[in-house]
Amino acid sequence: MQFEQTFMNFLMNHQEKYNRTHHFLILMDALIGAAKHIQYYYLTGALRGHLGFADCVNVQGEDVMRMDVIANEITIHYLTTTGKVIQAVSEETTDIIPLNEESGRYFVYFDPLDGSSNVSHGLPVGFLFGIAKRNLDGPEDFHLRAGKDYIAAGMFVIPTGTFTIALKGAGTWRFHMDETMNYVKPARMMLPENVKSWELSYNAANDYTYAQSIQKWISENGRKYAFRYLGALAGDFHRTLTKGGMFMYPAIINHPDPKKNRPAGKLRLMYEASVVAFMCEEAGGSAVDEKGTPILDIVPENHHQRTALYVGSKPLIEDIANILKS
Ligand code: FDP
Repeated sequence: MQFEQTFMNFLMNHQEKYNRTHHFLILMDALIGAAKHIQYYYLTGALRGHLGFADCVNVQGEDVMRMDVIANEITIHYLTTTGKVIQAVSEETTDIIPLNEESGRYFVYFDPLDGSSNVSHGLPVGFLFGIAKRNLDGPEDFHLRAGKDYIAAGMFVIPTGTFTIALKGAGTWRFHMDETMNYVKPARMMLPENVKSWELSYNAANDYTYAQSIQKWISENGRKYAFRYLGALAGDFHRTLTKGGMFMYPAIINHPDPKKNRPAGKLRLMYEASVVAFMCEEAGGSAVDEKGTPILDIVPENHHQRTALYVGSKPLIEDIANILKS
């Protein structure tokens, strides 16, 4: 018989190797539990009527889906039971969620079900999370952490059954769900240097709304690479990490209907952009915003802040950053 190493075994070895505490294991066990629970609801969602709208809108005025509500409730439950989380930020909750502010150790920033246009089809969605730590050297000021201060960030692609996590200074790793619903078989992810496999991923229907410089870059470079777009960040970035290239969601600034412009970008900094940027940097890549600023350097001013995002293979991101800065 052949047995693969489980994520939990991998993580225990990692914690021992770096002389770390058990607290992080408890937190990760909760996140894994939440992801499996969400996966179950999603897989059976079409049969049970969970893939429709919840008849309400969120703080950003977007329609909320039943699965958003379910996934949020599941995740908050699991995080609460650990006792290890000081505060959480969720895409689906307007305010910062206070959990164990006295003796919690981690901040968790998450989007429990990202990629809403795929939900009614049961197609891949993501559960993205970033984790930062309490100030252990003095009083905690509860400030919102920049991506460079995360200690780990990861994503589950649901219901595909893949889990990718980056641990600070220790690389980006991918796991697959086995027949017992355990995530197993760690594989270190490094963005391929060979441009032959590189892909571009962005909403091509929006390209006429991007900055002129980005439109020019696309017309000069777009045809060098294969094009893929699923419409769910975790799924699209899953490919970018494997094949190399770039995922982008640029600022929308040239829409013929000015009300539809999104100069600040669409994606959320704390639980989308910083999460994939963190995984990408640990895999040898990089990420910038519309000013060419590294995503991981941006200190959030509010917890639902948006940003434009360019993430992927270093040479492409450097090229884009130079254009955006000039
Ligand atoms: P969605 O709005 O469908 O929930 O979080 C935002 C996000 O999904 C990302 O997952 C995805 O990459 C992007 O937006 C898709 O946006 P478009 O539908 O505008 O392409």
